[in-house]
Amino acid sequence: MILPIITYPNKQLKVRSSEVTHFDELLHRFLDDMYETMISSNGIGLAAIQLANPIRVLILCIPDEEGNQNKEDLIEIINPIIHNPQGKVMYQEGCLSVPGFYEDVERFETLILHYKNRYGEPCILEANELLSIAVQHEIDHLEGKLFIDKLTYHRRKKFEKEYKKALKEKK
Ligand code: Y12
Ligand code: CO
Repeated sequence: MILPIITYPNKQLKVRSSEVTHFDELLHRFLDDMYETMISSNGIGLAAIQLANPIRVLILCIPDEEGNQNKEDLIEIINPIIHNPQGKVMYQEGCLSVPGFYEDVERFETLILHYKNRYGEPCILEANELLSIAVQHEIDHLEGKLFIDKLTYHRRKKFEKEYKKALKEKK
């Protein structure tokens, strides 16, 4: 089932998500809905809070060299913890909850991620390149943070003006 994605400035996006304790059928169904919703919106990453569910769950499906998103590359990440973040990179990010806006954001280049899969089994992932950037973007959602919160004062002001204008034109 495709679920509605909440968008900025919805205050729910500021909520800190809670740890998952039950790895049950309800969670599995929600993960399936997250995937369907993300793919139908052309996203490569999605956090549960973007569907108004404040649990520490995110999914990622990084496109291959041809730009195709394959279901085998789907990663379901629950209760993640970042270890050993290293290096710095800039990347132009976008977010399904901030439609139509893209900005350069600084992130760690590589990291090790400890997390649980849908069955509650512990997993470890070494992430670099776009995977590392997308992991950090999605984990920020679990803390109630958006990539626009990382912009400088002037860039943020510019964003607010442009975004408000775009919202008005949409009405
Ligand atoms: C860098 C950091 C994090 C990510 C993962 C999360 N972001 C997305 O998946 C964004 C997707 C996105 C898709 C959009 O829709 C289309 O392109 C058709 C989009 O378009 C509009 O808002 C109009 C914006 C964002 C990725 C990269
Ligand atoms: Co996002």
